[in-house]
Parts: sequence; C-alpha cells; structure tokens
Amino acid sequence: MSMVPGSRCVILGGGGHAAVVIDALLAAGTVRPYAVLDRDADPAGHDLLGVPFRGGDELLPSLLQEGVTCFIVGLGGVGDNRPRQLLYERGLASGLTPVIVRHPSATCSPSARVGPGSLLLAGAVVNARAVLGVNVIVNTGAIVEHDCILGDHVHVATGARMASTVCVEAGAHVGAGATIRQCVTIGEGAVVGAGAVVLKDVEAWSVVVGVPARPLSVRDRT
Ligand code: JB2
Repeated sequence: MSMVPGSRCVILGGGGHAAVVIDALLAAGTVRPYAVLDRDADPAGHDLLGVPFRGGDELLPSLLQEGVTCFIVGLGGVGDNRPRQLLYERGLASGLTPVIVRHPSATCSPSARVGPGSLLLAGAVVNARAVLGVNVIVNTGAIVEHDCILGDHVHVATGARMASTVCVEAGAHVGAGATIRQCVTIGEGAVVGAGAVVLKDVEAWSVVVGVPARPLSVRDRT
C-alpha cells in the first residue's frame, strides 16, 4: 500500500522492536513517524528516537484529529503473535491505514507480494514469488526464499532462514537463527525455537526445538 510521502504515522508499542521500526522508517524516508502509543508509557516529555510518546491506544481517535493517517504495529515479541494481531486490528478499526515498512538495505523481489502492515527490516531478503500476508515481520537479516508463503501476523525472527517453497501459516513464529528446509509447512500458531533446524512439517499450535527440530509442547490456543 503506497502512502503519500511525509504522511503522519503512529507506532503502536514503544519498546525495543519499535525502536528498530522507527530506524527503518527514518532510513526509508517515506512516512513520518509522528507519535508512539504505548500501554505502559509515561507520556510526560519522553520520546523514542525523537518520536514523542503520547499515551495509550485510547488516544488513537485524537491522533486522527491531528492528521495522522497511518499506523505500524511496533510490538514484537517472541512466540505469541496474538498481541500483535490485536494491535493490528485495533489500528484498522480506528480508520488508519497499515504501512509497509521496508528498510533500504532489505531486498524484496518485484515478483513478491507483501501484505499491508508488513515489515522488511535491515538486511532481510524476500525472494521471487514469495507471498506475505498482513502484519508479517521479516526481521533483521532473515531470509525468505522464493515461493515461500507466510500467513498473516507471522514473525520470522532475526537471522532465520527458510529455503524455497516453505509455508508458514497464520500467527506462527520462527525463532532467531532457525532454518526451515524447503517445502516444509509450519502450522498455524506454531513456534519454532531459536536455532532449530526444521526438516519436516510442524503441527499447528505446537512448539518445536533443537537440531533436528522435535516437538517440545503444545500451545494453548485461547
Ligand atoms: O497493547 C499494547 C501493548 N502491549 C504492550 N498497546 C501498546 N500501544 N503498547 C503495548 N505494549 C508495549 O510494547 C509495552 O508497554 C512495551 O513498552 C512494548 C514492548 O516492548 P519490549 O521491548 O518489551 O518488547 P518488543 O516487542 O519491543 O521487542 C521484543 O520483540 C522483538 C522482536 C523483544 O523480545 C525484542 O528482543 C525482539 N527483538
């Protein structure tokens, strides 16, 4: 989704991941990071990399009045992508447009499709014909090879690598430095532990760890 350069953008969440997102936005020089909303922030006079904290998500309507037109989910997390999904839905419900963020050092094939609100952070690679849903994170230095399909709200963490034609279903998390063999499916809501090497399909809502990856536990879906 292309935005008018300089459009005022609010970042939802104000921790470490949000700082990385603001860096990427400033480097890309497209939309303008205008305000940060954070559940726990003390808004008085504080900022994140020069972007002022304003308060909690209940301020979204008043930011619209100030001319904010777009949003980015700045919440990251390790494992559970449901809080990110809820924030994305909150941003949409407020009438704002989700922005695609692409750090200038990220490589994205012209034949790839990237959904609204997705983030391609520094050094990420998204190769030919890959398809990314909405609110996906391809974090720093992660590689999504050709013909991979990533569902909505998936997070591919720092340095993870997926060979070609991998399918990662909605809400799943691929941990930092993990490697996924070609043609493997990672089921909905599943978590792949950091550094795991996944050689076969992973059941939905399960957690796998190790080399080669083996089931560790089953997640609560609620
Ligand atoms: O519903 C929310 C909400 N829930 C938590 N709305 C808003 N607006 N903000 C929310 N937050 C805020 O997100 C918390 O109050 C906190 O300030 C921030 C999360 O910051 P933290 O640094 O704990 O996590 P992160 O999500 O920025 O980063 C995690 O994920 C990254 C991918 C960490 O694990 C990082 O190490 C990791 N690189």
